[in-house]
Amino acid sequence: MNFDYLKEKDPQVYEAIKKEILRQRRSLELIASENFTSLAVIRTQGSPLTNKYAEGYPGARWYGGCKFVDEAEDLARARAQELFSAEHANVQPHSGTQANMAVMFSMLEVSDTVLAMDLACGGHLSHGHPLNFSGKFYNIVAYGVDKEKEVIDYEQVRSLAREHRPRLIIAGASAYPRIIDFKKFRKICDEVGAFLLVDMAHFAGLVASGLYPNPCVYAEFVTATTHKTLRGPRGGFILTKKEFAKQIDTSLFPGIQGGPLMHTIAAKAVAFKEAQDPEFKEYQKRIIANARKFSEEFAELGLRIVSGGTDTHLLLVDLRNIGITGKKACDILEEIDITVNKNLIPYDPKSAAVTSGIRVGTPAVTTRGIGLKEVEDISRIIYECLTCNENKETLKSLRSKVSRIIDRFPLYPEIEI
Ligand code: DSN
Repeated sequence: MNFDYLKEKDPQVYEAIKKEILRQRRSLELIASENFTSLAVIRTQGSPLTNKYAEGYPGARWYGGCKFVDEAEDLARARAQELFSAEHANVQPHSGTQANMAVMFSMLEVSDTVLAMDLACGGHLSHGHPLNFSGKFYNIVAYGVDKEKEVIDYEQVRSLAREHRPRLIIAGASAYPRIIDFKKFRKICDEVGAFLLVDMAHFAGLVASGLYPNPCVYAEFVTATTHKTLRGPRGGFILTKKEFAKQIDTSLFPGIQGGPLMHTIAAKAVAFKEAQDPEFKEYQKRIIANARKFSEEFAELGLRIVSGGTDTHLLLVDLRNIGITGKKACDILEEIDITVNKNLIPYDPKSAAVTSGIRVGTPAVTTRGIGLKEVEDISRIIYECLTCNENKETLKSLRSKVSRIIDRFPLYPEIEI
C-alpha cells in the first residue's frame, strides 16, 4: 500500500499524511482512547463508498442506487447486534457524542434532569459539560467517586437519584479505571423510574470479549465508539431494545445527522467481524494485563495510582508526589516520543487545563505487540523522564531507549511512505 498517486496530485496533503504516519510509527502511543486499526479497516474507509448518499436506513433510503451500501450497513448492524447480544443497532452516528445526543434527543425534553458522572471524576464531555449540548439543554446533576476509595459511590448515586428524580441516568466514563456495576445502576433507575444509558465507548472492546459486563443486559440504551478498545474506524454506534429502535433511528436521522458515512459504516462492519475472532479476545486480555503491569510498576516506583489500580485498559496516575503537573508531564513525555494526555484526578486541586495527573492507556501499544517486559521498561523510562528535571542528556538517552523499543514493533510495515 502506498500514497504515490497523492504525492503527485497533492504533495502538500501527502506531506501531512506522511509526517503523521511517521509520527505514529516512532511514538509510544499511550492515549487510552487511541488505537491502530487493521489495514482492512483503513482500506475500507478509503473506498469509493464515500461517494454514496444514503440518507435513511437499509431498504428505506431517500436516494436511488443504495442496494450495495445497504448490504454493508446490514452487515454492520447484524454484526454489532450479534457481538453485543443487542436487539437493535444503529451504526450511523459519526461519533460517540452524536450517539449520546441521539439517545438524549429521543427520550428527553429540554430542561429534563439527567444524572451523570462528574467530569472531574472521569465523566465525558457529552454527559453534561456546561459548554456541550448536554449541559446546555438539560438539568445535569453530577455524581462522583468516593473521596478515599476513588470508586463510584453507588449510595450517593442512589440518594441523588431519589432527591432529583432524573429522567435519565448515565453510566460510563472516559477516565474511570474500574468496572462499573450496571446492575446497581439498573436498580437505582427502576427505583426512581429513570432510563439507563451506558456509554461504553472506552471499554466496548472489553465487553465484546466478555472481559467486562455487557451493559445491554441492563440498559435501555448503550452507546459506544468504534475506534478505542474496539479497534475500528473513527465513529459511533447505538444499541437498544427493539421497543426503542424506531425512536432512536428517527432521532439520529433525520433528527441530528444527514447523510451517513457509508465508507465508515462498511469499515465498522469489518471491525465488528474482527472483534468476533477468538484472537481479538486474547488481544483484549493483553490490553488489560499491560495496564495492570503499568499500574504495578508505577506504584513500585512510588507513584500513586488513582483507586489503587485498574480493571481495564487505562489507569490514572497522580503526579503530585513528584511535583509535576499533568500538563508538564504530557509535554516532557512528548519530547521523548511518548504520548499520553493530562487528566484530572478525582477532586483535583488543579484546573482541567493543568491537572495533577495523566491518563495512561494500553490499547495502541498492545496492538503493536508490546507486552509485559516492555511495559516494565517503559514504566521506568516514564518515571525517569518525569523526575529528571528536564535534563537534556537524560531526555536524549530516554528518547533513544524509546526508539529501540519501537523499532522492534513496526507499525504498518505494509505502508510504503
Ligand atoms: N476524547 C475521548 C477520550 O480521550 O476519552 C473521549 O471522547
